[in-house]
Amino acid sequence: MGLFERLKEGLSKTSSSIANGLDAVFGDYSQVDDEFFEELEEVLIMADVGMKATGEILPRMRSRVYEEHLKKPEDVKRVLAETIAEQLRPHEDAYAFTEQRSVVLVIGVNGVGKTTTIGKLAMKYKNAGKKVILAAADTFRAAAIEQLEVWAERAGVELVSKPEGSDPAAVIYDAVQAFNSHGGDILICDTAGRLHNKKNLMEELGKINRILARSLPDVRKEVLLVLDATTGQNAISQAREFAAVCEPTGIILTKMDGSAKGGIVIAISSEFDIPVKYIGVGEHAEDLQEFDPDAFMRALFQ
Ligand SMILES: Nc1nc2c(ncn2[C@@H]2O[C@H](COP(=O)(O)OP(=O)(O)O)[C@@H](O)[C@H]2O)c(=O)[nH]1
Ligand SMILES: [Mg+2]
Repeated sequence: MGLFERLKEGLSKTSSSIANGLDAVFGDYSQVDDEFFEELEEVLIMADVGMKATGEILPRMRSRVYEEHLKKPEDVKRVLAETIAEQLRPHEDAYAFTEQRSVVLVIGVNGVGKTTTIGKLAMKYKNAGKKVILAAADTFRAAAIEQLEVWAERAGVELVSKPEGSDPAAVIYDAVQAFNSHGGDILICDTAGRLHNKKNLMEELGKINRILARSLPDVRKEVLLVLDATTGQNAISQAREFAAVCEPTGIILTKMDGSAKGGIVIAISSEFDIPVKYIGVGEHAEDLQEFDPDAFMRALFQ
């Protein structure tokens, strides 16, 4: 299966509920009136798109439908897909960090796919000719360090690590040194998703964030928050907590090949004004792609 097929497959549950909902709305439909838009609103909210995003999308769509005098269901559906895609489109400079000297801090709770995604990113940037260095700052579990080691080897990039239980900040200091003295282009830092308690974790991340800002003042910072697309509404509360300490500049949604809750993509980018930049569609190195809102909407409205 290609990447798009895997995305489509992962979204099939969401898309069938959206598609069924839309079919029902369009089935009864005689004209595009208030009632029509109310039913559409319900379909979107049921599909996890959320109140806020729905409240932004519908008025925009509505004015286009009126301005362009659209009457046919398929035209209205197309405008809906286009309106959502516009809302999801990352800024032009969303990937500028990959073209500059940059440090990428990867955060998120345990099991969402941080380490795997870092491995995929390392491979991607390395193949683009960048000198990539990885920092194993999840020192909470030995397995996390070993896992990153495997990815570093696979990608053929340098890894900076310390034994389990070391101070994550010390790993970051060492990694910054290696980055400067070895002429790195992109430094990617893995972090713990769980410590003894949540307050601890958030303090640690805040500290790492400050160290990076202080020790690499002229290097572009990218903070990527990793969320598991199959967790639905839970991802929103995670995003809220992490956003409070680290100001993410982008979101990576993993497991879009699973039973992804597709609507959540729309809800999150509207709720936090943080663009989704990459999506994961599998466990292998090549299963990561830049987020393409048009392809996403094609998969969602299939
Ligand atoms: N199906 C699928 N599995 C993924 C994806 N990304 C990560 N995983 C799996 O999710 C599990 C947790 O990943 P890991 O990188 O260890 O998460 P971390 O705790 O955030 O570092 C592993 O079994 C990964 O192989 C993805 O895009 N799709
Ligand atoms: Mg990990």
